[in-house]
Amino acid sequence: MGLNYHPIRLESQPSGLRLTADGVSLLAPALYQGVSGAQVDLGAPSPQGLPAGVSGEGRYVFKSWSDGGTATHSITVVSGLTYIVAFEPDPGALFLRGDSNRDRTVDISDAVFTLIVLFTGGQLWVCPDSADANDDGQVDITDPIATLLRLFTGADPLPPGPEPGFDPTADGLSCEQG
Ligand SMILES: [Ca+2]
Ligand SMILES: [Ca+2]
Repeated sequence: MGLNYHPIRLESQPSGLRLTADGVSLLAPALYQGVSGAQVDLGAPSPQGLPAGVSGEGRYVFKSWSDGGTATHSITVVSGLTYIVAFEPDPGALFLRGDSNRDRTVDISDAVFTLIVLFTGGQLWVCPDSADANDDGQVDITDPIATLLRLFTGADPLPPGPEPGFDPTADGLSCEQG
C-alpha cells in the first residue's frame, strides 16, 4: 500500500517571505506534500529580509502562525490544510531619513548631531542609514547640509518618512539596531 500525500498550503503575511517545512526552505505561497497522518515541522526563519520582489533594505521578524504555534512547531498532516505565518517589520530596522539622533523627528538637532560626529570622530550611529539624509549611501557633510536645506525650504524628506519605514534603496549602509 502506497503512501497517501496531502498538499499543505503555506502562506506568509506579507507574501513572498521564507518558511520551512521539514527543513526545506520555501518561498510563500507554496504547497508542501505531506504524508497523511505524519508529522511535518513548520518553521519561520526570523529575522529575514524583504519579501521576494521588493527592493530596498529591511527586515521582518516572526509574529505568529495561524494555528497559534511557535515559530517552529509540528503539525499532523490531514487533507485541506492551510497555514499562514505572519511577520512584522523589525522595529530596529525602521527609521526616518535624516533623523540621525534617532528621536523620531527630523530637525536642526539632527544636522548638528551629524556634524559633531563627523568632526569629532565621535560615536557612530546605531542606524547609519538614518543619517544619510540625501540617500547616496554615504554619511558625509552633504547630509547635514541636505537636512538644513530641507528644513529651511520646507522640501519633502526623502523616504522613509514622515512615518518610520525601511530603506527603499539598497546601499552600503544599514539600520541594524536601536
Ligand atoms: Ca532627530
Ligand atoms: Ca549621504
